[in-house]
Amino acid sequence: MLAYLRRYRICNEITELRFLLYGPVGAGKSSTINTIKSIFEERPFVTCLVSTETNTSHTIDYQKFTIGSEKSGHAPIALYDVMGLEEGELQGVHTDDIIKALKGNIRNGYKFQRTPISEDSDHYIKDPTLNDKIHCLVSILPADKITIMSDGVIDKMRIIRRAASSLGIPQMVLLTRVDKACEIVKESLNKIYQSRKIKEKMQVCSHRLGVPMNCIFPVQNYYEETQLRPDINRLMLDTLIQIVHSASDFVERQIEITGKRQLVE
Ligand SMILES: Nc1nc2c(ncn2[C@@H]2O[C@H](COP(=O)(O)OP(=O)(O)O)[C@@H](O)[C@H]2O)c(=O)[nH]1
Ligand SMILES: [Mg+2]
Repeated sequence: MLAYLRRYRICNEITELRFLLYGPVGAGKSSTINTIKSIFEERPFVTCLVSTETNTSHTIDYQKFTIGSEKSGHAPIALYDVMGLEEGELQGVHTDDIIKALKGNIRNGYKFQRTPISEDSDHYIKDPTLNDKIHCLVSILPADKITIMSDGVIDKMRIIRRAASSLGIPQMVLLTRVDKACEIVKESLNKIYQSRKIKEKMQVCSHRLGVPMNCIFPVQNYYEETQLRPDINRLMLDTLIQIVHSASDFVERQIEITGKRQLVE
């Protein structure tokens, strides 16, 4: 799966497939990026700030992470980490900002503010190309806390999902911290699809967010391991391949649509 992703060919119109990771504070967005980077580096990798269990967001920049390195081989994938969603109009990242990021209006490195980005900002892209857009929206939710997640945060996520749907952007949900949600899975991650507890969490997630079950992927991140684990890698790579495929489909659809439009003009 690693070799498949490293060699994955994307079309010439874009330089990379771009995924936006979003979700509540503490859901495991930064950990997911670290996990994917670790798998491609083939060693535990720590770059983004993984918070200890707190309730306020650490990430305030719109930050891009590329996958792999010169030495280990690049994959044509870029992950964007955004500030966590928090309940309340003025807390956490603005839903408007995430929607602008989806459309490709926000440049890498933008610092999220209390108010949405202004069109005068240096980080605002007025005429985004397909290469600036997000090609798959990845919602991150913690399996162990999904049932107690506040309605405020879920509502914000629904707004963002709806915007992505109307833009035609595919969406996936990663359910993290599965080891905290089920003892059996904690002991053996390979039993993840046999776990009734995890299935329940996926159903709650499907119901609360309004996404079909086949778009929800339970995963485990590296958080205390000093060695890589094949079971963690396999589950994450499997999920990543699904995301890559749906993002590629989106890109191809977009190219087809613009092609047809140019023909008409
Ligand atoms: N047990 C366990 N902890 C995790 C997992 N993923 C993330 N965490 C922990 O959850 C906390 C929040 O993670 P973080 O990546 O900072 O979340 P973010 O706010 O969404 O970026 C940290 O303490 C992580 O170590 C996981 O799969 N299993
Ligand atoms: Mg973070």
